[in-house]
Parts: sequence; structure tokens; C-alpha cells
Amino acid sequence: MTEKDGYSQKIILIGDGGTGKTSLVNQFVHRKFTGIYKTTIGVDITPYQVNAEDTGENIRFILWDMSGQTHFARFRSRFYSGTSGAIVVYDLTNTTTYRNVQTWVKECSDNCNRKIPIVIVGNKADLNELQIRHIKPPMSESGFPSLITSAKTNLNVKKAFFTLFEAIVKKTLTKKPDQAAKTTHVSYESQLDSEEQ
Ligand SMILES: Nc1nc2c(ncn2[C@@H]2O[C@H](COP(=O)(O)OP(=O)(O)OP(=O)(O)O)[C@@H](O)[C@H]2O)c(=O)[nH]1
Ligand SMILES: [Mg+2]
Repeated sequence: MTEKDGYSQKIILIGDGGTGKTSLVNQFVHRKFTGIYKTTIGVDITPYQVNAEDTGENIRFILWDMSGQTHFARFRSRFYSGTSGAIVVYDLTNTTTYRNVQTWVKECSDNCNRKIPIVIVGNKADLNELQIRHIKPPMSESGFPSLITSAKTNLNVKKAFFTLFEAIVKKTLTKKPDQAAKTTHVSYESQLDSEEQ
């Protein structure tokens, strides 16, 4: 493997069913949004490649979009293995999905055999203020980076993924001090979409 081949990192998207995990991946990777709800069966896997700014190294993030449906819960534990980072999604218009974030974070911590970076995302920010007024975003008290997004309008979608990517890259380099001199760096700022600028 050459230096430019880089390495691969597994990312999981978790959170209650219908919060918008699949929609966030579709917006981020394919720039597409459909209003149709087709629940994920098991898990959908999508690769996403990032070029580190300073080294030109390719980092391959593999996005594991998990079903949030309860009937999948008993199979889910086996899908956590080898995870480098997680995005936990809740729906800004649905208090239950917000409360369940803690449960998802715990399930993630229990099943990942090391402490991994987590980003909390409150999705569907495009919906009307009356619908989201009872949830106080972002979820800053969790101690994890937290943002509000809209998979529909593309608000903060790239920022959410890159917040996690940056945390993973930083952590990987901390674990491999011999690589620190390479200053591998990924940043969403240089890759913002026109809608987000
Ligand atoms: N208005 C609005 N609707 C959204 C947004 N994100 C997702 N949706 C809608 O919410 C529904 C569920 O979205 P999905 O992305 O399938 O949800 P999921 O979290 O993948 O659900 P499971 O696969 O069942 O776990 C769909 O009808 C989407 O169109 C958003 O940002 N804004
Ligand atoms: Mg889905």
C-alpha cells in the first residue's frame, strides 16, 4: 500500500427510526433529498473519500447507515465492531427521539470497544418553528459536539460529517505520534457548498 492509499474509517449513523439518517447520507454523498420515507432494512453502507489537505493522503470513510427500527435492535450490537466514530441523529420535532439520544450513546459506548468520537445531530431544522419549539437545540449538555441540520435544505450537513471526520483524524494521529509530523488535516471549511457559505 502506498502512502497515498491512506486508510479506512468506519462511521455509524444511529438514532430513532425516521429521524433522517438515510436522508443525511443521501444529501451529503449524492446531493439528493426525497420526502419519501423508506425505512432502512438492516444497514446501508456507502463509502466517502476525503483528501487530507496537507498530505494529499486519501482517507476512506465508510458510512454505515443503520436502521433505527426497534425490531432491528437485537441484531444491532454486532454492527458496532470496528467503529471509529458515530453520528447520533434525533428529530427536532419529536421529543422522544431527543430523549432517546442518551440510550443510543450508551448502546454505542457499550458496543464499541474503545472511546470513539460522537457528534449529536438535531435534524429537520427546516420545519416550522412551532413544531420544534419544545426542543432546545443544540444538545450541548451531552458534552459531545452538537449541531442542527436539515437534510432537506442541506443546512449544516457537510459540517456535521466533517466535524466527526476531523475528530477521528485528530484522534488517529494522537494514537500514532510518528504520523503527527505529517499534519494530516481534513476540514469542511475548504469544501463548503455554495448554499452553506
Ligand atoms: N422536512 C424534513 N424531512 C426530513 C428531513 N430528513 C429526513 N426527512 C424525512 O423524514 C423521513 C424519514 O427519513 P429517513 O432518512 O428515512 O429516516 P431514517 O432515520 O433513515 O429512518 P430509519 O431508516 O427507519 O431508521 C422521510 O420522509 C424524510 O424525507 C429533513 O431534514 N427535513
Ligand atoms: Mg434509514
